[in-house]
Amino acid sequence: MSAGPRQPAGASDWVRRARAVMPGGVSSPVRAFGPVGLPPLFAARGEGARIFDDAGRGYLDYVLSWGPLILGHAAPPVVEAVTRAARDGMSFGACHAGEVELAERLAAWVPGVEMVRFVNSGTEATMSAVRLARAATGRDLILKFEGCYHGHADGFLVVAGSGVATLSLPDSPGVPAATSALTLTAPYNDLEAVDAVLAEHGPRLAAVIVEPVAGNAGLIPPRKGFLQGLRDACDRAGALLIFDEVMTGFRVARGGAQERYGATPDLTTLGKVVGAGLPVAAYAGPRDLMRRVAPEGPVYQAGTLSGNPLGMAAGLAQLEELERTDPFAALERRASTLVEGILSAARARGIPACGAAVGSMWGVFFTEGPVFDFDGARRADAELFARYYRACFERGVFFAPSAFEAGFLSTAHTDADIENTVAVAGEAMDAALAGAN
Ligand code: KE4
Repeated sequence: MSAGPRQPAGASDWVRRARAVMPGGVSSPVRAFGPVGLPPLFAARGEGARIFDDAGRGYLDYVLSWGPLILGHAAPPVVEAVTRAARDGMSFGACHAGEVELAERLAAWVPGVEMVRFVNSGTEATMSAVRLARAATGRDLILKFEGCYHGHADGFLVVAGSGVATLSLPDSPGVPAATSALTLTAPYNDLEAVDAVLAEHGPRLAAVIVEPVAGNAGLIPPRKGFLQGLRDACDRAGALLIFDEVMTGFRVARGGAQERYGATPDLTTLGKVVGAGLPVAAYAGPRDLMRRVAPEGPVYQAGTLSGNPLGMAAGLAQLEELERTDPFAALERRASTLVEGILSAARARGIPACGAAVGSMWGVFFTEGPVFDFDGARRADAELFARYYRACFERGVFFAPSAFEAGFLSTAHTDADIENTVAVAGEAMDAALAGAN
C-alpha cells in the first residue's frame, strides 16, 4: 500500500539555493507548498502517472503540471514529436505548418471556434480575449466570478482563486484602483447576482468571463442552467461571453465545457492540454470577431514565441493521441471512482466532505457541502486538509498543495493507482484525525 514514511520532499539543498535566488524559491506561488506546511517538491523527472523528486522518490501525480499532462508524464507520442521538431530548430519567428495544423484541429473540435491566435500562457490568452471584447463592444467593464482565476493580468486579480486564494492575498498590491474598478464580480453560480450587475452596469459591460467549470477554488461544477443563463444575459446586455477553458478544454469533454453543456461563448481561451506541457495557449472564436486582431484588424497583440514549433508539435501529438484513443469516458469513470472512494473514506470516519468529478477534473472539499461558490469552498476545513495532505504526500500521493485547486487524472493512471490512492486517503485521514502529522 503505502511506501512508508518519507523525508519531507525538498529537504534537499535545492530549497535553500532556490530561496536565495528566486522569490519564495519558486517560479509560481502555488508550487511553494506553504499552505500545507511542507517544503516544495523538487521534481527530477516524470513517468506516466508518477513524478519523482530529486531524491528519486516517486509519487502518484494528480497535479500533472496543473492540468496539461492528460497523457501523463513523458508520453511517448509527445516526446517523439517534440524531439523531432527540435532537430529542425527551436523557433522560427516565421509562419510554419504546425501552427496551422493545430489551429485547424481546435476549430474542428471546439464548437465556438473558427479562428485561433496562439499565445504563450493562459494569462496572455485571457487578457487578449478581454482586449478584443472591449474593442468589439466599445465598452470597458468586465464581470468575473469570485474564486475564478484567469491568470495574473491586473484586471483579473480581483477576488481571484488559485494562488491568490491559497495565499489569502487581498487581491494584489500593484494593481491600480482604476484598473480594479473596471472588474465587477459576482458569486459563481448566481444568476440573480449577474442580473443585478447587468441592471446597473449592462450598457458599459464588454464581457462576462467565466470558468465554465470552476477549477481554481477547488472544483465547482456549474449549476444546471448557469452557463446558458450567462449566454442569455450577455445577449440581453450586448456583452460578449468568454469561456475561460484553459483548464476545462479537452478535459471535461473533447470540445470542452461548451460541448459538454451546450452553451456557446463568443470567445474561448485555451491552454494547458493544448500544449502538452509546453508554453502554449490560445484565444479563439468566430471569424467576425477574431478578424479584428492585428494584422487583419486593429486590435494589437503579439508574441515572440507565439506558435512555437515545439509547442505546436507537442499539442498536435497530444490531441492526435486523444483523437486516436478517445479516453474521455474512461477518464471520467476513473475520476468519479476516485472521488467516491475518498468521500466514502471520509464518511466512514465521520469527516464532513463533498466532491465531484467532471471529465478528468475532480475535487473534494472537507465540508458538508454541496459547494456552489467560493464562499462554500472557503468553509472547508483548511487545517484538516493540511494534515491530510501531508499524510498523503508522505505515503506517495501528490495532490495539489492547496484546497483551492482542482485535481486531474491522466490516461496513465490505472484502476490499481486509483485503488491505491483511495487506500492512502483513508490512512491519511486516520493520521490527520489523530493529529499525527
Ligand atoms: P497561466 O498564465 O498560468 O498559463 O494560465 C492562467 C490560467 C487561466 N485560466 C485558468 C482557468 C487557469 O486555471 C489558469 C492557471 N491555472 C493555475 C492553476 N490553478 C496555474 C498554476 C500556477 O499558477 O502555477
